Amino acid sequence: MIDLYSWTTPNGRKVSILLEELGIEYNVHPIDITADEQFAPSFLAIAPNNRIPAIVDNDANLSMMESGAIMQYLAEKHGRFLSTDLKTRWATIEWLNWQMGGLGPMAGQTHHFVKYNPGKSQYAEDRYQNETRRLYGVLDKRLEKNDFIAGDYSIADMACWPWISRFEWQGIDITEFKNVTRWYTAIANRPAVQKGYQVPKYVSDVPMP
Ligand SMILES: N[C@@H](CCC(=O)N[C@@H](CS)C(=O)NCC(=O)O)C(=O)O
Repeated sequence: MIDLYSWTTPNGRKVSILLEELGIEYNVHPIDITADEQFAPSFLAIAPNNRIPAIVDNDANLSMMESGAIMQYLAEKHGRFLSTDLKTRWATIEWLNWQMGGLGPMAGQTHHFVKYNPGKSQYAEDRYQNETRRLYGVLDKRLEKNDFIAGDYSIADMACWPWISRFEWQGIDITEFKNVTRWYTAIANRPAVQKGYQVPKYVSDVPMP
């Protein structure tokens, strides 16, 4: 059985969506990051960086932090959503890392400056919003000739999608990116995504373009 430590954020939802797609049973432990629960010593023991998400795999007696590693681990363990074909597998890992190193951090800073702290620094608002918009363009180009990011629906899509789901927070008109909009809507309509989005609790319906 997997224990998932999570909150209602894109990084947390990446893992709950994957767990729902895998259709496996898991226990959810809400870590309210607005109440500093991520700093509790008990959580620190499994997530030394004080960030959600984290998992404990009781069958394997291991704990893990970092959503990208968790997604790769679960996909590999269950033999789903990470192709065994060499090229597709590495394209999936490549785009998962693109999300981890680019889309996530840039969109996260856009939320910080554009949504939560407007007027504090025009430079930071422009810098992060423009970079996020550029990344939407990169994704749009990638999806021009493909339904999904790397081969079939995979952990690369599940990693990117929750970040795009905050297009309103980012002040980005998603409909300017036709391929992203098509891809986003198709994934949003998946029952496992609808369910995983509401873990550990309901905050809002899944945003639709
Ligand atoms: N690279 C980490 C980032 C995790 C992360 O930034 N989590 C945020 C929520 S999305 C968090 O726990 N924030 C708590 C804080 O800032 O103290 C991952 O992908 O797991």
